[in-house]
Amino acid sequence: MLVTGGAGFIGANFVHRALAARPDLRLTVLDALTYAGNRDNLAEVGDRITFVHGDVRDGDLVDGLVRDCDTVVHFAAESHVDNSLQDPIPFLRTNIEGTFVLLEAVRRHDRRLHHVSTDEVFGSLPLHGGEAFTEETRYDPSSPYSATKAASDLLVRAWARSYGVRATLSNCANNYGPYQNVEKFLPRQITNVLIGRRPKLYGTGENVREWTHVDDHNDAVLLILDAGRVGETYLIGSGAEWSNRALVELTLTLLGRPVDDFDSVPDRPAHDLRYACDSGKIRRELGWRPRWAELPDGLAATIDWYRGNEWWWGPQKAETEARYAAIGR
Ligand code: NAD
Ligand code: TDX
Repeated sequence: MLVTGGAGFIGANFVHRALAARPDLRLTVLDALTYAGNRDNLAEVGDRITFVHGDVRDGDLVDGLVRDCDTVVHFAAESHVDNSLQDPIPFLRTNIEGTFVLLEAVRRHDRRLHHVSTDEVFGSLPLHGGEAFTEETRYDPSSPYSATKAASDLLVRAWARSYGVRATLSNCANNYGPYQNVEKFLPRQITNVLIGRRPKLYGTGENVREWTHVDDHNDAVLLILDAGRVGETYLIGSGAEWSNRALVELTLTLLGRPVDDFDSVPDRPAHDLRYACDSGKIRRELGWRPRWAELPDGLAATIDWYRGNEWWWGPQKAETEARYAAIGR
């Protein structure tokens, strides 16, 4: 198996999970080790994997790696909305061009591909009314990040239809868990409290996200690899919808701080109001169920992980907060 982006948050957790579930698996990670990739994320699996430091846009490198595997799982991406608003170019290059390069190699060597994507491609839902995205929802991305992920999904679908590439896609809701970069919402707030800063809430904080534990996401990807129908898309979401404000309050409570001990900061431009996935298809067809259905349990475990692993996140923290300070957030 070839895993692109396997030194990032979800990819590294996937590598851990896949090796635990499949003791005989031979696995190669291709990762460019951008600011978001970290070899330490794979320290535990050591010599059980082959690690290749390289770019998914490197056609010759990717051709050889794809030739030598049966299955490709594609996580590599630029993944942070706020960064995409500051500088979209790496997002176009990695998310669109990188996916194109990989698709061409998969087509040449007739390999099985799973493409990992996001519910952000569907744009924003109304705050109230209980509507949810489905596999049929029209794409309507709001940010440079989500537009480039949408483009990558469309390339995968077109390569499946035009060339018979054996691909599946998944669009997952917001993930949380160990090894998530401190630029993202939950790790940012947890580590802020741990170093004595106040959490930073964008705008009113009424925006809603559906929080899915990274292990539940990766279990869904493993199920799709085993039993998913080629050419199909699967939406993944735990059902745990929380407003950002309620989640900051819960984080503060779990860390023993007063619920109002946070700062409101200027809102993100084009800030999507609400995401929610109808994950009925993967539940019915593949029997997927989230194990971390209760967000407070998963959040408490995640807080414990950050509390115990300052060696991991400490070195990222000052630079990340400096980037936020530069944009007033
Ligand atoms: P991440 O930013 O933590 O990790 C991305 C990884 O890709 C890093 O290791 C980075 O070094 C690597 N990478 C970046 N550019 C590369 C390139 N050109 N060549 C090779 N490697 C490169 O991201 P994540 O949160 O783990 O997200 C992984 C995937 O899951 C992405 O495709 C993302 O769109 C998708 N996704 C994320 C979430 C979420 O909540 N984080 C939810 C749904 C889907
Ligand atoms: O400091 C913050 N304060 C705040 O209120 C940050 C960093 C974020 N927010 C808000 C913005 C969002 O409404 O919290 C919510 C979550 O923010 P992010 O962690 O940046 O996630 P989001 O923009 O929802 O995108 C995430 O989920 C879908 C991932 O980063 C994407 O990679 C994934 O595709």
